[in-house]
Amino acid sequence: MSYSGNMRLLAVCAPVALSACAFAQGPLELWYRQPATRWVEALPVGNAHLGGMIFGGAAHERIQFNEQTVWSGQPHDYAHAGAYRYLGQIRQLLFDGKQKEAEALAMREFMSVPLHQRAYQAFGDLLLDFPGIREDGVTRYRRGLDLETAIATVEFTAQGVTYRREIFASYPSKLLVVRLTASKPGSLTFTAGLKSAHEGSATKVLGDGDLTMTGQVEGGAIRYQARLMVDAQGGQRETRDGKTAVTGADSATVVLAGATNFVSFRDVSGDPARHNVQSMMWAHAKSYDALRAEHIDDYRKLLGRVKLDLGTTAAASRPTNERIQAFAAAGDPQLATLLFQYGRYLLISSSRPGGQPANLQGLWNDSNNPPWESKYTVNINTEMNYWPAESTGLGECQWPLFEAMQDLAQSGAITAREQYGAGGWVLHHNFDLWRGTAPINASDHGIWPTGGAWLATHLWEHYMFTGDKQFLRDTAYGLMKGAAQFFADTLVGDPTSGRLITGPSNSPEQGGLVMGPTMDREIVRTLFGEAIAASRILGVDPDFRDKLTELRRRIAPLEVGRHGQLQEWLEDRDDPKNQHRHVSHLWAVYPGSEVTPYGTPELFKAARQSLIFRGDAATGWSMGWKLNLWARFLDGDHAYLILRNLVTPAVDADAAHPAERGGLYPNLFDAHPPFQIDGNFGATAAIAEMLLQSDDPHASELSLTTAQTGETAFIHLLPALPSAFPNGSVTGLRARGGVEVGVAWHGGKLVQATLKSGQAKKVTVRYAGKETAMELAAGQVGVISGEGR
Ligand code: FUC
Repeated sequence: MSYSGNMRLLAVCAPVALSACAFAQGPLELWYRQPATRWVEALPVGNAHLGGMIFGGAAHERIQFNEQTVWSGQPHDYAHAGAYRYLGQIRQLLFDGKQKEAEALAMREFMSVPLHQRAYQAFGDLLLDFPGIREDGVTRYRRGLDLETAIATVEFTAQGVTYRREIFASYPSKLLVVRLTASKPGSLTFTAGLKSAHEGSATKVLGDGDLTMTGQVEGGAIRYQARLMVDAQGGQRETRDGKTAVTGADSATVVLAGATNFVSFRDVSGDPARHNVQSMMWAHAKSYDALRAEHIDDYRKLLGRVKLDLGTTAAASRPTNERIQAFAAAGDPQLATLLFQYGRYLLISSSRPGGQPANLQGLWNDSNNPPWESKYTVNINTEMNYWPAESTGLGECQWPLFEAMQDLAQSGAITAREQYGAGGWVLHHNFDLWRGTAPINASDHGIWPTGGAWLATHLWEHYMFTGDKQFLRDTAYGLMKGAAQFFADTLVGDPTSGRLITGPSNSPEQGGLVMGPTMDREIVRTLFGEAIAASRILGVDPDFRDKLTELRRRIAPLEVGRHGQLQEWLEDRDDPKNQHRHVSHLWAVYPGSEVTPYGTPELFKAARQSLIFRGDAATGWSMGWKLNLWARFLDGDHAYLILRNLVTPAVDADAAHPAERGGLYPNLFDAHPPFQIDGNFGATAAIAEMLLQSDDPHASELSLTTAQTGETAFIHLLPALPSAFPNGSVTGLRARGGVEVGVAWHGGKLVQATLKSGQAKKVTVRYAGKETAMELAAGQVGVISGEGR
């Protein structure tokens, strides 16, 4: 047992619950006094397959819905055949300082075919019309989304009857379910129908209360079917003119299924009708209560892993839109808690095993021409979607990303071969449902070869958080190795320094086409380090490991520039006035960890200076990144300042409000603007990062740290606690090394922490500048107490 002034290792004992703290995370609910009039006021539900946006109109309910594989386009390989012939020339032009010529040549000979990727699409609307209800006669209206159950509700009184709707999307059944009840028997009268977001859809009545909507995305290969079934208790039901009419029922259940012919990025031979039959059989076999219970049970297993209490406020009883308005001036720690859990809710609802990864809008989208095609942008956005996954106990939500990487490794191998003459696989700054990996849009920012390498670091992180060697061997290592192989084949010597660099590339998405941007070197050095560690753990590929070790040592190092900044490029040409939203060169601070406070203090200081130059104002996701960075700079109050900027009412871009300003829409969706979900996930990850960090703060650029073997754990308690959250507690946060952590604090000081390890571990705990070490056997709990009361 060891002791330091402000932290004491109390005991290592058999499992205990963190009983010291009474949780007051408060009602985890978003709620409103009126129906949504805009899409960003509607409330999202999702089962990582179907998504619904609930508007909640009393007389006219609209549930706009999506299915994850309704995309434009068809199976297609985007690689530019033979482009490798121009690679040397493009590099030489860049080495000769002829950037514009290099960009022009690359634009002609090196880009994706076609130049742009395809778009995620809307699917349709589920419309419920209540002819007997007059909006102007409605009282006691309330619309909410309960994050404890993932059930949305709409409740109101009209003509003396209280009506209630419950809506959820369940992962076990793949269905979206609406339950309608009324306080007076026989008073439910409505019609239910489907409206397609695509031309040429056909609606067909299959039977009483059962209809389908079938069609094909215009000009593309995706065929879809939505199926709607209405079951009413009491009253009458008939289906005609493409709608089901229910008259005088006591209650009713409306069930929506949806599917497409998508099987894989190369195969669209599926039968959507067959999928829907299976879903409907599931619904037939169960009562509403059973469907509901099964949904809650499934959802709670994930959400319930982390409980957070950042303190309570009276403001918590107000409608969510009013709380957003008031946050900056008054503070409302419970809204920060709600935002934290909302990010987890959105991840559970949009990304579960068997589905597609969460795209730029998760899976919620009402447009066939959405911003940036609502695809997968990997020079920050897709990765940010998964930042909270491991630390907040939702590791399995990364599976769709890992599965997408299996596809990307195939299409990316073609791009690597055709465009670089290289082995392994490469992904540039975007992919779509068809797993395009070639550089898109324009050569000045589309040619950025490090997307796959960044994604591959997520595999290693999953291993770090779980210690799952089988995963490392069977799923992760091959993908990591292929990503590393590409760079082993394509790194080139910088003629000035002789050091190894990537290129052609760019520092996303500014400065144009260059050789060797800092971010690339950080990512490749990290990927190589992780592939080396993985091969050692698995006892495979000693020659490849030696090769990577040698190459890694020769990669150009990070440099401090003349403004005291971390250089964003090889040359010292950063502009301290540049407030571009991308903070790419700070990757090594977060999400990477080769720039650390004690391992590389000079680089750490320079990186911090770079972030100060970039400023605090930003688009949604950029604020999400800055939040995490300020937490890694161990400055909770600066992180909180960014959080305060993020929790302001979103304003859509127009002449008066240029696009570089985020905020939150009334439904807590984060604004780029417009809506882009990464900012939500960035905020959730950052709140966890304020309370617990588990990267090794002694790591440096070239260290393959002890933490990287997975045998030890580094736990930094309350590393960036904002003074706005003086009292609180959290349980269930996850640390690298597979340790589950609970922390309670009071007056800004640690009261108690519990650490539970799944496997035997050496654990170093840091708090308020002091470190203590302990050994935990599998299943044991370490209890640490501090000075807080
Ligand atoms: C990158 C960003 C934009 C936006 C888009 C989806 O291009 O620079 O801000 O987030 O992705």
